[in-house]
Amino acid sequence: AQPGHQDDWVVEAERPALKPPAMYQVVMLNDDYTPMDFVVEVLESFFGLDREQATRIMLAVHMEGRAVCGVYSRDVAETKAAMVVDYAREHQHPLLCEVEQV
Ligand code: TYC
Repeated sequence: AQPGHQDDWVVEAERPALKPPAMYQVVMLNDDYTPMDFVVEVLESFFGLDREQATRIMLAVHMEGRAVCGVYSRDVAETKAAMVVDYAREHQHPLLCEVEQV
């Protein structure tokens, strides 16, 4: 029902009290220039991955063009993606991340 309609309270009562927040995945994109070591370091430091997981994701991006680095609430996903891109630019690498709703 729309706000202001008389049956609002019935609809509100049937709604779950807490709806889980929408989740967003940070997707890393391949390019021809960013060094593999740099990507692994980024995956370790920004996404809390160990060396083995980071290497696996880096290689997936390299081979397939893109891979998911992690899934977060919207704010966290946007912040991580922006931090990765800023960090890459500071080091003159063209590395890119995207955020998409799961
Ligand atoms: N394709 C890059 C290279 O050959 C490595 C790379 C991997 C770059 C993952 C970006 O997200 C990336 N040096």
